Amino acid sequence: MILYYTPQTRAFPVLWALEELAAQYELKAVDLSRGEQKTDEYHRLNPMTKVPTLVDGEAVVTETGAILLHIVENAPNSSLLPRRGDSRRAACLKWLFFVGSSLEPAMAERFQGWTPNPYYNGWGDFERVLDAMSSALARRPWLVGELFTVADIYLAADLRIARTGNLIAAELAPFADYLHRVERRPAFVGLWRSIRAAPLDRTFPDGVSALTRESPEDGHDSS
Ligand SMILES: N[C@@H](CCC(=O)N[C@@H](CS)C(=O)NCC(=O)O)C(=O)O
Repeated sequence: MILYYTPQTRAFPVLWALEELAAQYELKAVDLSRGEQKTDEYHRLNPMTKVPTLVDGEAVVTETGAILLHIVENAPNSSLLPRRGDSRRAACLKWLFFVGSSLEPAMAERFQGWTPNPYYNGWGDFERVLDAMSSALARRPWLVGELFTVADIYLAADLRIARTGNLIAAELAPFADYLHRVERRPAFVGLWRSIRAAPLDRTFPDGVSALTRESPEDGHDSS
């Protein structure tokens, strides 16, 4: 699998999921600041000219939620997506879609100061989204209960951005404890360590080669 990746973007939850799965993958860096997402080569893969994009054999998958679903569905014996027949699967899928269709627009509403229009907007408004997540996480460790799933990866990646951008206070319950649990996961810790240890700037984790270059660079992410 090849993940087209830019640090500090929506490519981060995909990278994190690949690490949780201990998957074999290659990263190709897309430098947004240099417009590498607009090249003909990249546009053919992702007509929205956005990261992330995943190439898995013949399949080209775009949209973060779809990529996450694709990789966990195809991973053998992964607990990140409850099996068919397990009632938690529906909840996991619900939350996976919720992040892209409700949480992200609600965050955009707050970041950009849009006037809330809760009846017409599919996400309601930021407060409603916060309440829904809060009730889900109030009495259980993960979105679907005791099982950490791919939906937690996607949600937590965005909640970390919401926390950094002061959309939610760092100590706000139940998110503070939730993010604390997330940030202790071995895959997350390992990924973060490699990100921290690496040089700054346009460099990426080991094995990453830029879209327009051939040779790997040592590197870093600060997503
Ligand atoms: N709905 C898309 C959004 C992807 C997205 O907005 N990516 C941003 C980075 S987080 C991007 O590539 N921006 C560059 C651009 O639009 O030129 C997804 O979830 O994959």
